Amino acid sequence: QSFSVSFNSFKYHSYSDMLGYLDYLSRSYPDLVSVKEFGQTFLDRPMKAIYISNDKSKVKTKNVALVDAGIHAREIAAPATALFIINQLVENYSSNKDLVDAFDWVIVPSMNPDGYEFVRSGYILWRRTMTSYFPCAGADPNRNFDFHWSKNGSSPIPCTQNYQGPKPFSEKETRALRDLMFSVADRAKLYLTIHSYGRYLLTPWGHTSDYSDNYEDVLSVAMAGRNAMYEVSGSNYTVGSSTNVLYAASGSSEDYAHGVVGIPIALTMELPAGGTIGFNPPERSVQSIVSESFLGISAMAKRVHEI
Ligand code: ING
Ligand code: ZN
Repeated sequence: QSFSVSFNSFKYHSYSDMLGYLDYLSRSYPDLVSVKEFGQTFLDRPMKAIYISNDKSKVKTKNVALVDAGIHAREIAAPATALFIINQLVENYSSNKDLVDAFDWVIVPSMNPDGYEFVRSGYILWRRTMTSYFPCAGADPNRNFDFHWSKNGSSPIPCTQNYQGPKPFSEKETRALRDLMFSVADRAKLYLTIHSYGRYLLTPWGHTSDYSDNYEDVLSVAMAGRNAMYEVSGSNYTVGSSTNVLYAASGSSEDYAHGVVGIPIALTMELPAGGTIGFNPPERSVQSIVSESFLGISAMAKRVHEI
């Protein structure tokens, strides 16, 4: 697989094409990009993160922005958005240098490639991992993190969409993300996890209706993103804590990132709906979704940099 200077960011890609793009970027921009395998999935697919940094110094001091997407298989606009962020930071570097000056970026375009490929094969409603549990495969990775695990809004019953798994971190994918979070914990200032759908910017907590210690800060970041998107496209995102504006959910990556890893600003972004089931915007909508989302994410990163 070869990629030319501009990857087509406005379509859906297979997981192997995504990895091909990451490798293409690391070969073409060795001073800016490196790619690391940080785990494997249940079906032994490599899990990869791209590191984007213009910091040449030996001792790294910049804040880290950690972004992931596609922890839920059917939310296919999320990996497309992460790939567009990567595309813009690397291949449109001159326009986005301020974002790379502000942060070292660590981006995981697909957190659940086993499920993503299952969705691409036609099971368009698949949400969970593909771990071989009986009688139904998979657990909800966003209920599987070890922070107030199995409390609110998660299910102990296999076969339910929000099955929490047999124990915290039962899933290889969530363990890999946990380890990736801890590997940048000392410098990470922003954790953003991209989902769909509903146009929400969600702050901690998911496990309780209480607000997090730094709610004002994280709210100001979400509002900066919301306002940026509203100004360019009139897109109306709802902002607030996960439990209060959407629903309760224990064991999410957002709660874990803030509550256990200690990343100050942790946010869940729910992209716009599209397509027949909300999760599958047609390919012709991808450009507008990823472009708008990148503006919101840029605005949020800039706001985090000010805090
Ligand atoms: N939404 C998230 C979910 O895992 C969420 C919403 C995230 C709730 C974090 C609480 C905490 O259900 C989707 N679309 O998956
Ligand atoms: Zn989701």
